[in-house]
Formats: sequence, C-alpha cells, structure tokens
Amino acid sequence: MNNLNKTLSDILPDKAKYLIGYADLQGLLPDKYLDFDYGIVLARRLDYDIISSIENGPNIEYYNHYKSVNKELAEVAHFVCEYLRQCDAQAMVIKPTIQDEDLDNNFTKTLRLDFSHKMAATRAGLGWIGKTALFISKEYGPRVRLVTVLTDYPLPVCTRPIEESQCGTCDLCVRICPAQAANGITWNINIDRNDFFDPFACLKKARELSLKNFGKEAGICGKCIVVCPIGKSRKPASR
Ligand code: B12
Repeated sequence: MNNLNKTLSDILPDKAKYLIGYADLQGLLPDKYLDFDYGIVLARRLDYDIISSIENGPNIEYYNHYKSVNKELAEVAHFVCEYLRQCDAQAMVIKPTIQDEDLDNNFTKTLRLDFSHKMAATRAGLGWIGKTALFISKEYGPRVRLVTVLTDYPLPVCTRPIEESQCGTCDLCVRICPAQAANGITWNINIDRNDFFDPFACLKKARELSLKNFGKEAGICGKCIVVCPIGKSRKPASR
C-alpha cells in the first residue's frame, strides 16, 4: 500500500489539487463490473477563479477548463490503472465523462450511465450529494470533477461511507438553479436522483445558456457549483 500511495503521488500532476479516496463497491455495481470490488476515486479541484467567473452563467473559459480537466483525469486514471495491472491486479478506468459510445437510446431517455462517480466518492467517504445532485466534497464543496479506477486490488477502503446529505437547511443551489431542476429534498442513499432533481430540465437550460453565452450547445451551466458555500472560502494559494 505504501507503494500505491507513493505511486499516486508520483502520477498526480499536482497533488495539492487532488483528493483521493478508496471505496468498497461490493454489491453496488452492475454485473459487467463483477470482477472489481473496489474503486480508487480521484477528485480534481477546479480552478477557483474560473468557477467564480460563472456566477452569471457558463463561459468559454469554463468550457475549456472542463475539457482540459477531463483530459487530465483520464490520463491520470490511465496511469493508475497501468500501475495496478503491473501489480497483477485487474483494473479498469471509468472515464470522467460521456463518450460517443454512451450516447445510445437508453442514455438519451434516462440521462444515466451504468457507473456513478458520485456514488464511488460517497462510498470513499469524500463527501455527500447536494440538493442539486452534485457531489459535495468536504474540502472543496462541488468544485471538483471525478474519475474512478475499478480494481480487485485490496485497497484500505473507507469503513464509514457517507450515506446522507450534510447540507442541512441550505437551499442556495435550489434557489439559484435557472432550470428550477431541484425540489429541495435532501439526499440519502435510498432516494433516487429523479425524486429530487430533474436532469432533463437541467440539460435543456444548460444548452440554452451555453449557446447564448458562448455560442456552443455544450450543455454546461455550473451556477449550482459557484453558489455552494462548502469550501467556497478555501481560495487556494496555487490555482
Ligand atoms: C449524465 C450526467 C449528467 C446529466 C444528468 C446529471 C445528474 N445529476 O445525474 C446532465 C447532462 C444533466 C449533467 C449535468 C451536469 N454534470 Co454531469 N454527469 C453525468 C454522468 C455522465 C453520468 C451521471 C449518471 O449516470 N447519473 C445517474 C444517477 C442515478 O447517478 P448519479 O447522479 O451519478 O449519483 C446518484 C447515485 O449514485 C446516488 N448515490 C450516491 N451515493 C450513493 C451510495 C449508495 C450506496 C447508493 C445506493 C446510491 C448513491 O446519489 C446520486 C444522486 O442521486 C456523470 C459521469 C459519471 N459516470 O458519473 C457526470 C457528472 C455527474 N457530471 C458532472 C458535472 C460537473 C456536471 C455539470 C456541472 C456540468 C457542467 N459543467 O455544467 C452539470 C451539473 C448538473 C447537476 N446539478 O447535477 C460531474 C459531477 C461533479 C460533482 N462535483 O458532482 C460528473 C461526476 C462528471 C465528473 N467526471 O466529474 N450530467
């Protein structure tokens, strides 16, 4: 394990920007992932100033940042996966974002993939799910993007996963949402996403805003990220 920790430190381009968690995912994954019991979750902090700049809606800097962080996460996860395979473990990367091959009829109808990075992150004890269905890390709030490497390598998994929201009565993200996609219900592991958040309303409004603000129907918004008070005051020394 010391080696894994050291390897992760060597692989990460800037350790200060990452939270790392180990999740026990047994019994939570669909059959196609049955070879894998555990997940290494990497949460990459987003740029503080770029996130602050989307207070009035998405912009091209945010769009480019979103793409470059996805690329970085995919690369980092690839190296972690290769390392685990060299240790004779099975490993596979769950990509940070939707790929063309995911855009089938089922996804279009449900806006669900068969693997949720947010679930892995709560099982790893890194945070909880907020009222607009974002993963809220204890350190940086929702200002993170996630990637997961599944493995059978016996990781020192979190023994106290987080199973309910810690948002309390705060409803800033519910009130700011331009799509009014959330109804204010607080999350726990027994509540389905669609019972408190309407992803179709979110996507429709995000497409409109992206088109209006920077000319691309990119489907990004992020107003619920910027308004969240968790971790907001933690402007990092390095961006
Ligand atoms: C489809 C998708 C969307 C859809 C639907 C969003 C949604 N909330 O489901 C749309 C297009 C609307 C969307 C929008 C955005 N997305 Co998106 N999206 C995804 C994607 C590709 C799949 C999500 C999915 O299948 N959801 C299905 C539902 C059922 O699962 P879930 O919401 O992920 O998690 C639920 C369960 O896991 C459950 N849960 C959590 N822990 C546990 C534990 C147990 C034991 C159980 C049983 C359940 C459980 O609670 C969660 C909430 O209900 C993921 C990548 C991925 N593979 O995870 C990114 C992802 C969720 N998106 C992300 C982001 C950043 C965004 C946007 C901010 C994009 C933008 N830049 O504007 C917006 C934010 C919208 C919002 N407020 O949620 C990030 C979230 C980061 C974060 N801090 O939360 C992800 C994880 C991508 C990444 N690599 O970081 N997205």
